[in-house]
Amino acid sequence: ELHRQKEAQNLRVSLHQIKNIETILNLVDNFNRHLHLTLMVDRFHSSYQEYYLALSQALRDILAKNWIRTQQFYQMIGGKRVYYLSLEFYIGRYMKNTLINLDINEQMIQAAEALNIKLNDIEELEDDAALGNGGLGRLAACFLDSMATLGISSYGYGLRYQFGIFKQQIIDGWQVEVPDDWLRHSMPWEIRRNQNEIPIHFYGKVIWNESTKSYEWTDYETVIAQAYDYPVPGYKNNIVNTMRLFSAKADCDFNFKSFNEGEYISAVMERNKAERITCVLYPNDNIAEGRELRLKQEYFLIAASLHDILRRFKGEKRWQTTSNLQVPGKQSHTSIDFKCMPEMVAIQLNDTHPSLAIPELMRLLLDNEHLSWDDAWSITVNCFAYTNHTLMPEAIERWPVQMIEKLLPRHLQIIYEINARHLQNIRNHFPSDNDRIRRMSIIEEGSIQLVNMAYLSIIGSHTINGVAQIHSKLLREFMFKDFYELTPLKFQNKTNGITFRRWLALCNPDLFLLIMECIGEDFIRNDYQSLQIFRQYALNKNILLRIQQIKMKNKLRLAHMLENEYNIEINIQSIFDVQIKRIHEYKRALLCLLHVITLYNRLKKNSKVVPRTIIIGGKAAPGYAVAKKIIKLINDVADVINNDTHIGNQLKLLFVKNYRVTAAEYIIPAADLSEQISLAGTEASGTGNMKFMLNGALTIGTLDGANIEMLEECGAENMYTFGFTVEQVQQRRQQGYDPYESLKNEELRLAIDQIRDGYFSPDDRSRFHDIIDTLLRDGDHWMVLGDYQAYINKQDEVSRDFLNSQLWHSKCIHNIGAAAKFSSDRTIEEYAKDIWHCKLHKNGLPNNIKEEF
Ligand code: GL9
Repeated sequence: ELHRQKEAQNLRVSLHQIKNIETILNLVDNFNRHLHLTLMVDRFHSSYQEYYLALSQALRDILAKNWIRTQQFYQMIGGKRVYYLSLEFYIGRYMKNTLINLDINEQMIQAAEALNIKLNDIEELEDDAALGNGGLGRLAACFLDSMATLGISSYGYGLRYQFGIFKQQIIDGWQVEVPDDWLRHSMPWEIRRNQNEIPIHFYGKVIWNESTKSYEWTDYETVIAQAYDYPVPGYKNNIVNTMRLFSAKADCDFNFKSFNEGEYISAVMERNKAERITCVLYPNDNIAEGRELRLKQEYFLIAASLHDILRRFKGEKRWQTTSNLQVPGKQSHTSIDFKCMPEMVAIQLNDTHPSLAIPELMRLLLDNEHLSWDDAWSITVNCFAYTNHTLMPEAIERWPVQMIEKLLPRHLQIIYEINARHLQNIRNHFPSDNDRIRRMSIIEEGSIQLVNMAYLSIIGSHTINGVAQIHSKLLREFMFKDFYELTPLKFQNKTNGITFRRWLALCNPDLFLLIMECIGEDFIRNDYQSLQIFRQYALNKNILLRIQQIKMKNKLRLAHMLENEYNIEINIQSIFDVQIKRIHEYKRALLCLLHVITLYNRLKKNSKVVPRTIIIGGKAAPGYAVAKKIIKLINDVADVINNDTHIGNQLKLLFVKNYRVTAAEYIIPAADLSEQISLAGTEASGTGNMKFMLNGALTIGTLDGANIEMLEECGAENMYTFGFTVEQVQQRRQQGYDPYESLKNEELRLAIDQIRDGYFSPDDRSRFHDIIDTLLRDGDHWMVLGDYQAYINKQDEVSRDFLNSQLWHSKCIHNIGAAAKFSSDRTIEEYAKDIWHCKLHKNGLPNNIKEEF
């Protein structure tokens, strides 16, 4: 009773002057109700974990009505629907994002105060939904946010992995992978759709059915796809879209019919095998995984998705007769015209991972709907579009013909037929150019036959796009040159973007408020372009000062977190110099490290150095030995530097463990300098680069990926670019690039010698010989040494500029304003206009659908 009185009192005090009192009272009420009725615990003896669940449920209640209304709205307008198929959705946390997009963060803070609980502590309990590896998966998540905010009738389709990307522990400087058991507590943001159980087939054989005159897939094994829906709220627009993730379930019917009583126990145990399909996300970044289980995952996703898409297409309003509309649930349809499918359905393939959807749709149209090949093919091509995300040859998926034949016999037949017709088409265009025909075949001949999934995707789509201008150009000129020459109009560019909601409003509220104060709030929702106006404040003394204060506050917060976690002292006046991304040789964390060692050696020689704190973070694929060794090297170097009393707080190096979406939300707003230093021509776009820019960090970067467009937007005086261009890289490769030449530089030679001779690894002096071998003996494929001098020179310029705080922060303001282009709202508007040809509903959902539409 006392508690309650105190609460009521708190409530009265804190509700003073609050405009949205109802929402607050509602939140308080619903929180208590869920604690009581859903979780069945005593308010005063419950844990923060239970608070988290009750609060999430309370927020879900708020979403429910608009979630349903949004789906009704899409059904009613009967427009084109967009399906984003992806093996990865790297969402991160849900709770704060929901609060921001529903615009009830303020009320929630008040409600939490009234309830006497620490909202922040609750938020910190939430695991990331980490169903992605890096950029490609996070892009999919940003796109969902933008599609909901722009009011596109759209769906994300993916897999509900029981284990997301592994958690990274660092033990003795080495990466150790720990399973990410993100579903171990109940998952409040998902809702299981029991009516949506879809049978998915594998293995078996194909027979010709004389009576239906079609091929039939028989003797298959069946696994059930169970749908789980996750809400995707748009920003302040009442829209709630759906991300639907499928989970594999054993087909009990089948098992139990075919097993006799004696085998009951083992039949039940067999369930495990089927359910393994969605057990775990493959942790590879930019490397294709060749295992059968991965192929099963890919087919499982697209078969379930297409089943759903076709079911929804068949249920569209336009097929229902008037009499039928009056009898809900009645199935009599006017005949469905599949030729209309491309008017109603756009399917975006996020890389080739879901590209089996192309032969699968062909199979459904041919074998189930009995369409002719030409009709089925025209429908298929006009529904699909394919985004390529990489220039790494090792990332291109090539499945052994034999593996597909065994797992998906009918699909292999269809792929052969697609290829035969495709090769005939090339022959018609380029008679007797046999080499071209061989190069362009979907089936690659070699010691084993392989199906090139990129070629299949290009042929089976009406549009293919790269993710930054330079990347799209390189696709046209090199990787897919032959295909570009055959169908130039299919090729487009869609430069990546990031959602300003999560990557500014959520992670950097102070900066968000300041920008809003200056230019209003349009840029965050329906006018990303207006962020440009912020550049006008680059010389405004007051704004400069406040930008500086906000950065300092963010740096302090991060410093506290790091000091607690790593037992290290951080100089918050130092340059916070950050490289966070997956560890991959082409991204060149080693180059960053060579700079750190150079600064260290200068300090040892008593040269003056502008203080720096270098923060590096990222996961290595568990099977990527060199990447794991790079992590160990960073940690070994950090040990030496950070424990050198001679160095003090002039230089610190920190490897942050378990880098992920949530870590990015803390680190990026605190960064002064963003490291985007991949070898030119290797990073398709990058999206981290954009997040730093938006949060007022300056970029040191190569002319690679989206860096080039960032430079275009903010001007050379506001960005630190260096290094070989794509052309220079090509030139050097042709002329014979020699890494040893770079060793003429004394500082570089010293750093290389130290790594090689065990200066940083006295316990095992030859530990890093293999890394040195990649840089020297094996030819330094990523030209780390070749770019060293230019990089160091630029870093010296950075240090000089940082000392001039006015100059530095006015550059920051330019960068923030120039980030306008990199809103994923811009990217999605371009996809909608140039690829999907679908409608936007930028004003969101009206309060009363029926009246207003
Ligand atoms: C990537 C590219 O490497 C990035 O440059 C690009 O920004 C993103 C999004 O388009 O796609 N391609 C790719 O395979 N990954 C990317 O990040 N890696 C993963 O995330 C698995």
